[in-house]
Amino acid sequence: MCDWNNDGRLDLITGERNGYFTLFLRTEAGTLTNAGRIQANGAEIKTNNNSWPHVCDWNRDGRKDLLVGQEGIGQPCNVFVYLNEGTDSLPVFGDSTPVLHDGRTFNDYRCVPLLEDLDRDGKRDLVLGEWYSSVRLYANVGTDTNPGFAGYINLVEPDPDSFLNGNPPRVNFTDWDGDGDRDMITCDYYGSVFLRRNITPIGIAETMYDGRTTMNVGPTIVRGVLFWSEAQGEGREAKGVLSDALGRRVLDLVPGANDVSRLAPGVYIVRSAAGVGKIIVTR
Ligand SMILES: [Ca+2]
Ligand SMILES: [Ca+2]
Ligand SMILES: [Ca+2]
Ligand SMILES: [Ca+2]
Repeated sequence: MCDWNNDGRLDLITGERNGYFTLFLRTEAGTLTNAGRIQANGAEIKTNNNSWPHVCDWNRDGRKDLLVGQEGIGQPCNVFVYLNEGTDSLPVFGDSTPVLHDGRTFNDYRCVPLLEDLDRDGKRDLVLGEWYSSVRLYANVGTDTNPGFAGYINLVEPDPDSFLNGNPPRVNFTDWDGDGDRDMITCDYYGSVFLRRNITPIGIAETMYDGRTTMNVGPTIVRGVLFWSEAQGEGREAKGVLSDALGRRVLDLVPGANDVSRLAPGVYIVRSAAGVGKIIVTR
């Protein structure tokens, strides 16, 4: 769903089994009216089977674009983007452009793409619901206006036996439980809907043990060097660990100065005996 024509009312775009995308505009009365299939170069877009539309401003030029996933059999690629050559409220599309990873097109059997900054480094990442029910995260190694992708991690592991999560899962993120981090909601081929709560450290409430206030409740901005105080672990083992927003350990902290200049800018988690806190590393 998105406000396709910028009239303040949420519209619906369907990705269809036979490869078309149909636009349903919301009327003033709140109902949806069929506004026809979405076109490119003046003709209805017909992708391969099991098409999936994700409306986003891919290149951040202020005009919504159409990111597409499709079934990949016999296709040169199955994730591509139509850049908007019209206006934000009246999109016009020409040829599509393949989305690349490591310079290659995606050729998976089926996939559902979503553009979202999951690691909160200011650059939107590519999330792919995949055949075998897995959900992949391709962190953006390009820029936010010209996204680029290389490797991936599985947010949900493949399930080749039961395909329980769908093939592929249709992925959305929202803070379902209201704890400040984004949870994952997927729906599947068979009509089920799944909630996966976010259990990475970014979701841990930044409460302090014993009511201590030795770590900031809000994120601390760090540039180059992180000064970590042994006092934060007073009476306990003075040991700290820095993890990235996905929970991967990136640095063991020593009391005093810690060089974080080589870390990519973004949100990191500090854990120690005194509690858990967020920092933001900037250049
Ligand atoms: Ca609308
Ligand atoms: Ca755009
Ligand atoms: Ca990102
Ligand atoms: Ca949450």
